[in-house]
Amino acid sequence: MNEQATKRLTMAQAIIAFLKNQYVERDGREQPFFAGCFGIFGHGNIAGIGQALQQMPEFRYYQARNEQAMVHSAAAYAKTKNRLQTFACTSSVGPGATNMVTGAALATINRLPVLLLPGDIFARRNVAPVLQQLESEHTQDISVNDCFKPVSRYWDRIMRPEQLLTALPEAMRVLTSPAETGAVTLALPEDVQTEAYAYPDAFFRKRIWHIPRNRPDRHSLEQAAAWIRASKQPLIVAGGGVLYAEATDVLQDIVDQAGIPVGETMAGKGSLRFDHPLNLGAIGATGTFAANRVARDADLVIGIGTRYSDFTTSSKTAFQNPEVHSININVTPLDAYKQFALPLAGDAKVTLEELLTLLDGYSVDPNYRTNAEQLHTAWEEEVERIYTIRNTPLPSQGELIGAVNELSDPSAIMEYGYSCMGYEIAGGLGIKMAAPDHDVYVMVGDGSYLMMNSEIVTSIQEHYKLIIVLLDNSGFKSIGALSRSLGQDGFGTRYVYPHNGRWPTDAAGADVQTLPVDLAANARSLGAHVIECKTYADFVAALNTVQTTDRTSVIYIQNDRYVAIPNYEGWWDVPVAEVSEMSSVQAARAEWAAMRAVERYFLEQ
Ligand SMILES: Cc1ncc(C[n+]2csc(CCOP(=O)(O)OP(=O)(O)O)c2C)c(N)n1
Ligand SMILES: [Mg+2]
Repeated sequence: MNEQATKRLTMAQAIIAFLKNQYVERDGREQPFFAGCFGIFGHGNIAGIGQALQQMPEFRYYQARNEQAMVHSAAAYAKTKNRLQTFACTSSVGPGATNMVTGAALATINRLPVLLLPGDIFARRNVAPVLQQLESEHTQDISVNDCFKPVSRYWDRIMRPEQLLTALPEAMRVLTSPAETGAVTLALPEDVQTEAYAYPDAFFRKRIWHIPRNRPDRHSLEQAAAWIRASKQPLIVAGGGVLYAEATDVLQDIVDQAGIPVGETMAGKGSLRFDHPLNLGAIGATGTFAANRVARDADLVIGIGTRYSDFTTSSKTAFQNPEVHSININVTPLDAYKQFALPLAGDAKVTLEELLTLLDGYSVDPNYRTNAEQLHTAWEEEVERIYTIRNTPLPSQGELIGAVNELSDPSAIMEYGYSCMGYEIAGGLGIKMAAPDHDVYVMVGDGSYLMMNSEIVTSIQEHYKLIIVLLDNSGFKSIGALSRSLGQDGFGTRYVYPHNGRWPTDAAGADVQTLPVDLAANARSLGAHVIECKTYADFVAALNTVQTTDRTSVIYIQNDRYVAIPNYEGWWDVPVAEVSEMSSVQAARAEWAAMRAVERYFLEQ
């Protein structure tokens, strides 16, 4: 008979008691893995996880306004902490749970750890259907929480309290694995949450999960060094993995020593200082001409911590050298093998350290280096040109972004929300919670603001000051431009009244009836300090004023819908209708077909 000491806890209490004792350690630095639990209570979690959080206040509970938002906050927090710390998120059953699906997808796609604890339908079933229960004629073993399966890296439904003893260690293995991390979902039937079980005391002992820095295969590493030495025009594509692995210093060492220029992905922004002479800026569809020109002719692409999304590769048109081949440094084999690359499956920091030694004495041709540096300078001049546009009557988005860039503290944090509308404010909150000593600037469009502005309230409740720059252009400037490029004239992208049952496109110009929406008043009603601006000068003044405001502040300004920047030789495959009665669409289709023909496979090795 096993005489283990035990403690009777509800399943929900056991979860919280377990989570608060999970730590991670990397490079000798140890910290708790969970910063607490976001949650919104309903019948699916109030008496279970809600009661447990109440009983264990040392595991801090944070109230959110919207379940999607709290998962965004958790993911942004985890990103800022280089994935070494995150939040649990608890929701009720049904709509509270499915509200988290978008957040789960965002976290998993971006390889960011979040632990989701949605309430689930009764395991004992006698009272079914519980309010909001999805029913099926072919099984009773289904609920809306099954929607989390494809967007979770680990998914489980806890039908008996003792299942935690094997489920929670699995959840932690996945959450703390640099290669596997993403959303982890434990669906918790509302009755089982409240049921007690005699859990072994040992289950609740402090556990430290070592975050490994795996090294790639030695042979492959030597081959990679030989490829780099043999290359004439190598290019580094730096992704989020550089940041998560804290490999920025060694990346700079390699760049300085070998003279290889760098293009950055969205998640990799900041891998190398923006003013480093070999930083060519963003690469791909949303990239700079500097990075895109070097990419076009590169004979060797060295991807580091990138998943090669279509933005990065200009939909597989970015690399046009017929001989081009790739080396991928990535902790995740799925990514390491992309583009038929030589895979260096390992942690970016230790891999680059080993590569640095193997490349001792190697440097690119001085002309190649000089050319890249000149492109860097030319790009800086182009940025300056955009920043100094003074468009009237409404300022351009570019000059406003420039003002924020120039007037914010160099250590301030701005975050790109993976192009998920609704992410910005919730994500900004997570970042501020992770880096409370830094200014956090949230730049958000009117469309995205209208989708989810709710966490302004949470930021005020928890005294986390955000600086929100709200750029109002009465609709979707970005998708409006995309629409025009597809020959569709901005259809459905303006916030105006329909006219005689039809949607005014851009052809209607100013001859439209705008909506009676006052976003500044909306922000004020949520408790924010709001500064309304009309001109660029007002905007600059507001950016100074917000330095001293005492709470979340919103700088509201209208901006021009049409002033745009060029595409800088990047491309994005958005397929155009093959047949259409609109001649503008036919013309766009012809243009698209020409670019589509340039898309390529990578088969060189
Ligand atoms: C949740 C979600 N829905 C739809 C989209 C597609 N989309 C991308 S940008 C955009 C418009 C954003 O408008 P706004 O926030 O006002 O910014 P603007 O483009 O006007 O600068 C849309 C609809 C998306 N990225 N995310
Ligand atoms: Mg807009």
